[in-house]
Amino acid sequence: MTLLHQRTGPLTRELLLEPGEFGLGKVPSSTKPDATTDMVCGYCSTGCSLRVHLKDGEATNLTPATEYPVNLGMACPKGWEALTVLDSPERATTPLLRDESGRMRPVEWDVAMTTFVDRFRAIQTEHGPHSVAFLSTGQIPTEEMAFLGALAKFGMGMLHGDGNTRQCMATSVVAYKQAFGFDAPPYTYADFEESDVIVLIGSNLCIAHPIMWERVMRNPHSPEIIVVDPRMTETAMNATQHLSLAPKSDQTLLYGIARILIENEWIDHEYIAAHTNDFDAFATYVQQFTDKRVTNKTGLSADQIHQFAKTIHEGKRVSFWWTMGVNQSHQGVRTAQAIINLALMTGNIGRPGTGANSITGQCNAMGSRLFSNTTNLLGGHDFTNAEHRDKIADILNIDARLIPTQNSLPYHQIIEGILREKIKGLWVICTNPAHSWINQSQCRDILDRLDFLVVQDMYHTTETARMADLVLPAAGWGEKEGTFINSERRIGVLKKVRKAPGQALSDFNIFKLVAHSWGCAEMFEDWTSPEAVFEILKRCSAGQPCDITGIDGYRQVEEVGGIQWPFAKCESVRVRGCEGQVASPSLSHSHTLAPSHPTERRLFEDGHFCHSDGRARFLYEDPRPLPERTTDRYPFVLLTGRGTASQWHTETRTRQSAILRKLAAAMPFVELNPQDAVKLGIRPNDHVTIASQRGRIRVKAILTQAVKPGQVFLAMHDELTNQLTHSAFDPYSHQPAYKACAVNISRD
Ligand SMILES: Nc1nc2c(c(=O)[nH]1)N[C@H]1C(S)=C(S)[C@@H](COP(=O)(O)OP(=O)(O)OC[C@H]3O[C@@H](n4cnc5c(=O)[nH]c(N)nc54)[C@H](O)[C@@H]3O)O[C@H]1N2
Ligand SMILES: Nc1nc2c(c(=O)[nH]1)N[C@H]1C(S)=C(S)[C@@H](COP(=O)(O)OP(=O)(O)OC[C@H]3O[C@@H](n4cnc5c(=O)[nH]c(N)nc54)[C@H](O)[C@@H]3O)O[C@H]1N2
Ligand code: SF4
Ligand SMILES: [Mo]
Repeated sequence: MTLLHQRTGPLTRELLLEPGEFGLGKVPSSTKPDATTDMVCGYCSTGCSLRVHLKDGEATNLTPATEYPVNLGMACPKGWEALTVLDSPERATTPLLRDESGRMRPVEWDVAMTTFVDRFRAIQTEHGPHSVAFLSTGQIPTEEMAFLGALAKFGMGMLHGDGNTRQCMATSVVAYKQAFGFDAPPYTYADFEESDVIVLIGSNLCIAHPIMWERVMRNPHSPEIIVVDPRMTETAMNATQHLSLAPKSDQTLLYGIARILIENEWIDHEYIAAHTNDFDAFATYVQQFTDKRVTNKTGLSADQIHQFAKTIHEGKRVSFWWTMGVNQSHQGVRTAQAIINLALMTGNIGRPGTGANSITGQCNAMGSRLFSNTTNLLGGHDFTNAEHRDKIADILNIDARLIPTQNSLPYHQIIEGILREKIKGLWVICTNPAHSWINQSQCRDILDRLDFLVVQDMYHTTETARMADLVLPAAGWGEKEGTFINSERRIGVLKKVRKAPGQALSDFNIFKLVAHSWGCAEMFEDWTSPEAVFEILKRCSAGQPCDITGIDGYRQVEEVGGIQWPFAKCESVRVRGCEGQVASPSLSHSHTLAPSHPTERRLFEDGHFCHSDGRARFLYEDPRPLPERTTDRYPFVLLTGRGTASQWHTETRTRQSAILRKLAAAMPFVELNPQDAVKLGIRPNDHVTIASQRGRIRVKAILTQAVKPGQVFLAMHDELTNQLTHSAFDPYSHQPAYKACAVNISRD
């Protein structure tokens, strides 16, 4: 192994990396050879636990863990195939550097690091420190996210860094912060089993969160299941009421429902008076959402709307759940808050089987929301707050002046910043924007303008890696350690059960290498291992609603089947197996443990929210017009989303498994209503062209009643889809509105 660049001192790989990084996986401490070890899945936010079977400390097979409170012995096809996708010729096994002729050439890590540092530093010298930015993810362990965020912002002087969670969760984050005072999804999965009315809005659990759907199926109360989705999804097919509303008319619908509940006195006056603000103004505001207005806008009948309201009223435990049909909208924040308003006004929050519950997407979306140092300072703190900066600087033992006093630009403004030549260098970690970002051709054109693009990924074949100047080969799930935080705020442990291929390193060790090469390793002296970082993050969380100071290391997280935040130290409550570790007195009001579910906890049980007055807020505003309306030329609304339970996002991982490939269609297809097909002369399986103002793509036509006339649906997994989508964003969360733009369709 050659020495790294002299500036970094005589550092060898052996000095920087864990022993065995290139050798066999380190045997998890709690396991024996030829034993099993449990770890959380690395795909979706459900956070199932998978039991990995080991031979000589290395994974040979896996089965779903049976005792874990999340999945109770179940897993979806992606989970079952999680190990298979690690072996692939597409894995990045050495750093790759683009040479003068434009070809990617394998290079040693020290060359990669020297180039990384020289190129980014040169850009910063010429264009200022903020001319280099990063885009990260909700799919690496919390400890790695925190390392990246701290390294980039405190060590390398960057101001701008955002994540793919902007594409996904930003709307919920802003909606919760404004309404509750903190980004706090209040539920626990037991709520799926304890509700008598389950309302799913823009959420296709059967495909996107199949094991959460299994939890719904275990509900013994024969619940009413109301699905609000323009499409007849697999979930809608299993609903007791399907409200197939016009795309993006949810806000109007929900205000109309609020009006009906108020008119009928179907609201909880006591709860509203004790725990909320601004209800009266809201009640006055929603009077204008008459049946006529709501039916016109949504295309639903008055009967459907009144039935929906009546079902909410009759339910004793009503839970409201939402996902991307709400978040990915030009008015996502206010729509999410319209859901929160219904839960607050009916007192359906803080009790078993209730809640205004945003379901997260990626395995560690919640970790990214709290600890990635992108949209907020480590531990849910605020970059613009001097006290917060001092607190974090003190914990990290750094000069507080190194912490930016401003927030980063959101993702789309980072992309615009490249176009405006303000941002010249970009480091992309564990995300694939050249496929997944909205209006893809424009995005690729913009990425192409960068002076230096670094992509850090498991595979060298991703659409973004193919555009990179430098590819850094990363270890993936199963090849490294850390923790993820799932949708119900449960922290779960990830372990190293396989060696990474070739010279690939864990993201953690890549960040360590970068810190040394950049010359800021001293700042991260205590960041020796993921578990050491977990201890630092615990301290950052102290006193916050996400306080986890009571967790006694990874071992305890494992022993008790994951631990939900908050979990601070206090005297009043005990968790089975965690004696002495309990919620802090200042927070215990909202975090009491339900005796029947010692491992399941929900927030706001005493109606105390995180705003300084302890009250939740009713927030509302006029619905906005669709950013791109249909016209004679583009008469269809294009909906996009998840296709099958076996496909994951841009398919870099899932396409590596022959089994998962078989479970999905071989060719991308569009779902089209048969009535429209007749009008257009399109027969089943015909090849068709779909065009928007941004692009044209060719796919196969599948005729199905699942989509209404005038609407078509494309799964997001094929790279073609985002060639059509329109760059429109929620004004508060800056989340892209992936789910509605205007297209036309014709037979080839
Ligand atoms: N198999 C699989 N599972 C996944 C993922 C995956 O890629 N594959 N990704 C994970 C991630 S990161 C996420 S964020 C989640 C996403 O999980 P979901 O949000 O459940 O999935 P989507 O299919 O994107 O969108 C849900 C539904 O929103 C509907 N919709 C579109 N427009 C509207 C509207 O205006 N109003 C309403 N009410 N509904 C609308 C769509 O028809 C779609 O059925 O899934 C996670 N789980
Ligand atoms: N049209 C349309 N577009 C959408 C959506 C939609 O509904 N419709 N949904 C949006 C949503 S919700 C999301 S979350 C995004 C997802 O969009 P992306 O984040 O771009 O999708 P992924 O395929 O998950 O990309 C993750 C990348 O990280 C790599 N990777 C996996 N594990 C590791 C690791 O441990 N380390 C490193 N360094 N790399 C790793 C994978 O190989 C992959 O290339 O897509 C968004 N795009
Ligand atoms: S439901 Fe999600 S967490 Fe569970 S096995 Fe499937 S992908 Fe993994
Ligand atoms: Mo997502």
